Amino acid sequence: MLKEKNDQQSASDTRLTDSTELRQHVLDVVNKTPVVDIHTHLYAPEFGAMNLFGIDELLTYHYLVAEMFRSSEVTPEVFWSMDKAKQADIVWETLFVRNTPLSEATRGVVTALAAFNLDANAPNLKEAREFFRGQSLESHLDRNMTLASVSDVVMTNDPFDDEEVKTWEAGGDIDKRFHAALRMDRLLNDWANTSAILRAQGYAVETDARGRTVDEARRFLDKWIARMKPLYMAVSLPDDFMFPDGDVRDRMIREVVLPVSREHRLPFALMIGVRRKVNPALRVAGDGLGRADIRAVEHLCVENPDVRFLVTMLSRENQHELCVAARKFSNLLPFGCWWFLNNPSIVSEITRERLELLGPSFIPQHSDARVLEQLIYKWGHSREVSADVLGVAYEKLLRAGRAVTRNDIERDVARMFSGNFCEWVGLERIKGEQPLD
Ligand code: HDL
Ligand code: ZN
Repeated sequence: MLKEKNDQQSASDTRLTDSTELRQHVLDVVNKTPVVDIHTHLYAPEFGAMNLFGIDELLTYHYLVAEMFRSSEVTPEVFWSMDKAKQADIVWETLFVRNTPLSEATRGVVTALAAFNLDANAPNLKEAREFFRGQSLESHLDRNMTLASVSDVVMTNDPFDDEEVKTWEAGGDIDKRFHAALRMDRLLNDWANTSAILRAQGYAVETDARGRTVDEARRFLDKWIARMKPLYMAVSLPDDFMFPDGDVRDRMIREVVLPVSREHRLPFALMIGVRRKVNPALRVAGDGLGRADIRAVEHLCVENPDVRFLVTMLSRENQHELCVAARKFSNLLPFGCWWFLNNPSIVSEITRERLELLGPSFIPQHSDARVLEQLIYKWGHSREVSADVLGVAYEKLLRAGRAVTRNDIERDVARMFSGNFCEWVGLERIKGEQPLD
């Protein structure tokens, strides 16, 4: 056993000078290294019905709903009047039977079905529904996280969501693999309505954010930080977000969020570039994107060197600027290929330019999963790209005159898949965590 271990150790220390062997090690390490999924819309089992899994949830994912409308006579008003099973039937028939599932989101469903040996060529959902109906949430959750090689999931937690608040108010621990992220879209993007909700909850806040608003908004955040123990605070921001600005959001960021970030040592995650309700008829599928102004990120970082920022931007045109900004500010950690960018052709481009400009000092991906089985395809497809991009980078390094060992590859991949994030948010990792066997 010891000899085998020593042999393994020496093999891991061997400089990999053959391209084929190098690529094999990269693929093996990328596939086996567990990831911390830093942004999802999944929930710990304790949140009950908020946990979405199974074929009907997979097929009514808003990415697929938007695509379905392009290839079907069904109108949004008719579609939204149907129950979920009927909606799923229509999506399946339209995108998987009458057409070939060539888009990233449809291919994702195929990947997820194949992971459970379900027929992706089936004419209907009978087999899939029977399979998922037979799954218990706990064991199915374990199986999905193992298949996706995801060690930890960060949720999106909205203190204004009545259903979610019920679980938090009930108290008790949640599954240790799930971590909270305190989402502040309503606080920062919809103050007119949110201030009324806060007043009804007994917080002395004003619509013009004057008076005791700042103290009371901080009291509100303190309460939810104590309850949720979030790893970071997050907000999605429109493409026209500016900082500084003369609006209430600017004041709330300056006088509430940034001081709370310092006091609780909580990073602030900015997700910039969304244009909500571009087509309201599509509901959650109706959002679009716009190119944002990187100067807002630069101003936040330069004015607050003691605050750690996580930033992802929704426009492909902002990606290079974000990399350059990250080179200027070590309190800026770029993450993920968000939403409309989570397509292999763009993930490859973004990951290559990040490696070229930042080395391994970024977070390549998050899943944004809303349905449990999406972890399998979003991480499976991402890993294909990561392995390819890293393989090319290591080969170029070899040609330049520097061979790497398997240990080097394991260190680099672990840093990008979990280390950078865990260090940023202070998430204690199991020291020396080994890739999954
Ligand atoms: O604001 C967000 O967190 C976005 O990720 C939206 O939830 C979006 O609808 C989404 O699911 N993107 O993947
Ligand atoms: Zn999201």
